[in-house]
Amino acid sequence: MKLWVRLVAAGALVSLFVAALTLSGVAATNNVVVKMLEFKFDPKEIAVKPGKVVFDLRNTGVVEHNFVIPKVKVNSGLVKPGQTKKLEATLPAGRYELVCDVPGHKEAGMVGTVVVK
Ligand SMILES: [Cu+2]
Repeated sequence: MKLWVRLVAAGALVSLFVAALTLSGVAATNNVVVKMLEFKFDPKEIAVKPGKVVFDLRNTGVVEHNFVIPKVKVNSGLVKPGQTKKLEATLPAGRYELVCDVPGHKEAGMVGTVVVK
């Protein structure tokens, strides 16, 4: 009887351990800081792993910018100067063109690449 109780307790511990591992896996989400300013993304080439990605966008410039990946229809919407915005996306492996589609910004060089591998 006592052995049986111990086995159940051990099983519960194993379950807790697995739950903790699962939770730490969630915490290991691809999180990348991207600065937006006139007229560029910093870094210009952003490397992430496939799956769920959180782009931590920071507008360090003086006009509004956005973060758009046309191929997968990811669009942050406008981010005001001095503001930050978290943008979640699920990306398969590949290379994606990144642009700021505020009129004139792409033409001024506000482009980049998101490399997922
Ligand atoms: Cu811009």
